[in-house]
Amino acid sequence: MAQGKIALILVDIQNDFLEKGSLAVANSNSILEPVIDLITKVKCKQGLVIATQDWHPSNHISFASNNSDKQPFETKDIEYDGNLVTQVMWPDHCVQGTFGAKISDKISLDDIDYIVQKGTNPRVDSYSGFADNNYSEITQLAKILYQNHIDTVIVVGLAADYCVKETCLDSVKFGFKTILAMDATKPVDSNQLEATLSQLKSKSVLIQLCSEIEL
Ligand code: VGL
Ligand code: ZN
Repeated sequence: MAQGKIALILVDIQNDFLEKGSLAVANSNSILEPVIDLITKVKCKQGLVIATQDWHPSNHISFASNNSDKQPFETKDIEYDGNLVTQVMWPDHCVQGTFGAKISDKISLDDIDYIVQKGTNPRVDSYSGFADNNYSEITQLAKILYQNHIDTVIVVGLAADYCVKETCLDSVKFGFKTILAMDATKPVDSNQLEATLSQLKSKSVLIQLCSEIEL
């Protein structure tokens, strides 16, 4: 094997981010086939498959509907834990227990070793699978990866310019060799993709096509 133990992280591959969802990412259904192929390959090599799941209460601060002064996709400065953060006002999405919050049924739940839910605190958003946007709390993700002796993390999913990006950046911070499979992700804002990819490269995230990833 070219490297040590691998984990594949499926970021927020949920109905609301897929085509026809409430926060649909353009062309997002096109990632499903490469993602499913990667899952098969990673499982063949005894790698770990972990899914993150955006899992908001209906009163979540990131929803424009909960901020009467704002329209979807505007931004608002929000205070949490003594920090001011600029929050995008999103359409309601991934509300706990709804169809939109479900992981796509194109992905077999039997292939997923762990699901890490995030965005459950109504007062703060959580893009990364590792922590909320203020690092006030961290999730179980780093612990799962350390306990399973993972050294390389492959990231796929939605959306490239938000949760995928922040999950990649935290993966590097937590010490993992980190690969973004660029043909298995799509951005909310296609104008942001190049800037996102160069920022990730500058932080040592490897950007590869699924076919280039050595397993
Ligand atoms: C995401 C916006 C709001 C994502 C989650 O998964 O990238 N984007 N919540
Ligand atoms: Zn969200």
